[in-house]
Amino acid sequence: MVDVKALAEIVDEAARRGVAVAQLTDMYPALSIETAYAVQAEAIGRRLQRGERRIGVKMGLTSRAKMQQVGVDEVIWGVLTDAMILDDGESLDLDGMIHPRVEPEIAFLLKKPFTGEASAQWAADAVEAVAPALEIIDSRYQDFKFRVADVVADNSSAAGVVIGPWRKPDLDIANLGMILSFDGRPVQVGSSAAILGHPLRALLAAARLTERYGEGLKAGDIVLAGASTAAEPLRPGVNVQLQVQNLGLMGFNTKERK
Ligand code: OOG
Ligand code: MG
Repeated sequence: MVDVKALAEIVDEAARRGVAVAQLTDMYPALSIETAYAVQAEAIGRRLQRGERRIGVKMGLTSRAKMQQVGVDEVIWGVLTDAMILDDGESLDLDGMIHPRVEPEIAFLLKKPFTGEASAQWAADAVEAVAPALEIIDSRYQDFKFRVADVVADNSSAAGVVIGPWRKPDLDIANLGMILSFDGRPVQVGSSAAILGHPLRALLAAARLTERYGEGLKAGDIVLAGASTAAEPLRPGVNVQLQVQNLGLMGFNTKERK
């Protein structure tokens, strides 16, 4: 029998203290996806009890580049809370993180609740705004290594999110160039087309998977579509920028080492 509460405490404490832990599947090789999402929900419950507020969801492993980087080829999701938000242009303190990485994303803001099997038209109609976004991920597992059940239990490595300027979804987002730069030098270059062929497909996957393993998507939710390229390791004292074609430029700094 898997003790869901005990596993949630392990991943939540690892995140809170910034100390890596062994993969849960070392102890429970048969840990199922269903149980992993139950652990995730329990760990999010601990955050909510500490006063954090759910603000949406993040999709993960929606591009081949990401799947190949972590060796897991299943689309996953996690919960975003207000404590993870960093303002555009703000400074991020890497102290307290284990091995943070950053990745280029597209964010959706929903104006309608939205669950289960929906049409692409329904998904498009549910979108209030789109924005360029940077996700900060930090696996709580040693060496950033995990199997699918581990990463799901660990809230899909969610650690932070910076959202750029929102705009009306009246432009074609199927194939937008995306450039992630460190101190002005491109480190990852990709296209929004790498996200399941079209970022709206990530929104459809979010509706389907969050209904299957959670509460679905709500009006007002932010949904991150998943990175279009591999993630880039973060270090102190760097200026991180994302330029998304037609969506604009945004970014943040990492604090210098103390
Ligand atoms: C899992 C989270 C993946 C994305 O955008 O693909 C993710 C990980 O890479 O640790 O957030
Ligand atoms: Mg991501």
